Amino acid sequence: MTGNTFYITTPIYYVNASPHIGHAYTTIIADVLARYHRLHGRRTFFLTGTDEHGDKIAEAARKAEVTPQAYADRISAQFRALWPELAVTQDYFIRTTDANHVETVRRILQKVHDSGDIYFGQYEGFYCVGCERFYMDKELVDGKCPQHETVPEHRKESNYFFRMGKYQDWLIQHIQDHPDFIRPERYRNEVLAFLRDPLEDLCISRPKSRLTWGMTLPFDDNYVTYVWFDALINYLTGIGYPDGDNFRTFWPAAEHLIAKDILKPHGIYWPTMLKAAGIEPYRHLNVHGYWNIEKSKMSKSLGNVVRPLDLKDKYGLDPFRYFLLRDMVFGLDSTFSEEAFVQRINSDLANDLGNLVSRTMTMAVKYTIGRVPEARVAVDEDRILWETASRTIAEVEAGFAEMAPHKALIAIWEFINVTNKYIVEREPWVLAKDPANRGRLETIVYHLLEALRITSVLVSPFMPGSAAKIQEQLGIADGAGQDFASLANWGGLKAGSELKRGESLFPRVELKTDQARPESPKAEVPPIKPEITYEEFEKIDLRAAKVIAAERVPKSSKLLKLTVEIDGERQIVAGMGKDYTPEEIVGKTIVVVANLKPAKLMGIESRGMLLATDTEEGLTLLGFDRPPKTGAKIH
Ligand code: ME8
Repeated sequence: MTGNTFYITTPIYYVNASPHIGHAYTTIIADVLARYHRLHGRRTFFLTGTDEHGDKIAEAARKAEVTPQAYADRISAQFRALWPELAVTQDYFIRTTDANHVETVRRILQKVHDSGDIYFGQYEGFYCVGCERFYMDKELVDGKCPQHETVPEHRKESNYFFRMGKYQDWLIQHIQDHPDFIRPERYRNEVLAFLRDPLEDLCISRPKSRLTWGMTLPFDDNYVTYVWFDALINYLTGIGYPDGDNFRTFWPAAEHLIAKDILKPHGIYWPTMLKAAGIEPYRHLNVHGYWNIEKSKMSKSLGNVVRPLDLKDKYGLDPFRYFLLRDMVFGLDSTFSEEAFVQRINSDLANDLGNLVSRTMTMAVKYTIGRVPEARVAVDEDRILWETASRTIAEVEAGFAEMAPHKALIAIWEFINVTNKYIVEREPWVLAKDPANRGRLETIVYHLLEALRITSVLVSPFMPGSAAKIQEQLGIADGAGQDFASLANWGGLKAGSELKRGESLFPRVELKTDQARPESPKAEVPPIKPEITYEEFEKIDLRAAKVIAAERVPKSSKLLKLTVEIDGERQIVAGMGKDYTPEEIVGKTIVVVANLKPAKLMGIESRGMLLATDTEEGLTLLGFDRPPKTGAKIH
């Protein structure tokens, strides 16, 4: 943040795999930050998107037997569709295949080439396709890439290089002059440690003979650039570099958010690239740790990928957002455990916050005439609430300023606990027995309602849905008293507004272990069912069906309502919504069990069932090598 502007970016995610909890974590933090700064009335820009060029994507597309562009379209759409489901409010979703991005990258390449910082040379070394970069011998662990634990390929080729080494001293100086340029400190130290050795120049191209899925260099048609020179520049394209008003406004306030896996490209390549292009460095690089699953890395090949929508569907969106931000100390690794998640829901959300809201609202409605009362008889004992509130607000501000959102949450929960204790100590139910205490009783109720208002504002970046529900109960859903400015003084809640008791915010939950755990590593082939006769099989009428329309079922992330053509049109509700977007599924010819008894799913009739199977990336629909006639019998 600088002054009154804030610019936050997430990494742009590779489209070689579907989104998982790691992507959700980074993007939700970015969203929490964006919402927090908007609440302060600051001009805010939040950028996320997808990284679509390179070997990895080309390889994944080949495996899926589609073009790289079709593959990129498909996975990019999954990311784009996920964010609104997680209440993520980005201002712009960038794709590296977007025409304006291609133009920006080529412009910067040309500029750096013209100034003599890109040259043609030979390179020989070990290349990790997973990281899309060459490794120095000493960086390898037992000859393997430390990130992917795979043996890198030996590659030798002529390529273009960026004179990164030239900017080594400048970068060291910049990091020393700006102690929080890279934070937390452990990552700053890691970058400075890299920089103790001579910085090699950076290979930025690939010959087209080996790879075509990249962006052609503006100064040599036989080469493409991709990966870092392509991807990092998204942070400029997204705000309209070089001339947009957004670029001038937001670039000086740029905050990048990444995990430690891509520290080197962001901490070393990117600032030196910016320097060479004559652009000021970003303001901060904020680096978080890794979510691991039962102490091992989460990866498609280990089959232990945790999918965000599964957790949202089981436990609700706000608890999911809260848990991610509360359970990970920003900067350190964390082990995801569903047990810990459930425990947090029950203790922090159901017990602490949920109870505070329901007790307060019950008393408020019972002891007043259903409106916010006045605080006429405030006494010294009430000070604890104002004092804790103002200390909490300062701690929340500090937590955000130092990029430690978990600290902000810890501070808010202290306030919640102090408020709960205030209820126990003030015993409003005892005062209520004697009408002479009315003034004092109303004052206590007012204090509790005001504490709730403050809590609702403070938690709103983390749990926007729950904050809105609290504010609705307080009768302030129309705007006043919902921003940070309204927290400046105790007493922002206006007497007289109508109170509305709502439903319990966070019901207690139990661990739902069925499909709750991460998929078991390398699932075994399920046992084959008992034999059936041919006549029995014949009873199942399988047909080729064409999907002619598809839409999401409201309030369900999983269900799609399809119109398919078999012997006429019919409606089928299918649980494919996490694996396919409606756009992707329309036009496909698929296999349907056509004589399955109709059933209702979320109140919508479904006549038939699609056939699909599991893959590492989720469900895949059965299809055909050659297109059959619509309605054809499958035998
Ligand atoms: O690296 N824990 O894309 P990517 C926490 N395209 N965060 C995780 C995580 C985990 N286990 N796994 C992934 C790329 N992430 C490049 C970036 S930017 C110009 C180009 C998050 O799809 C985290 O933010 O591999 C990490 O940095 C990012 O996803 C890597 O995403």
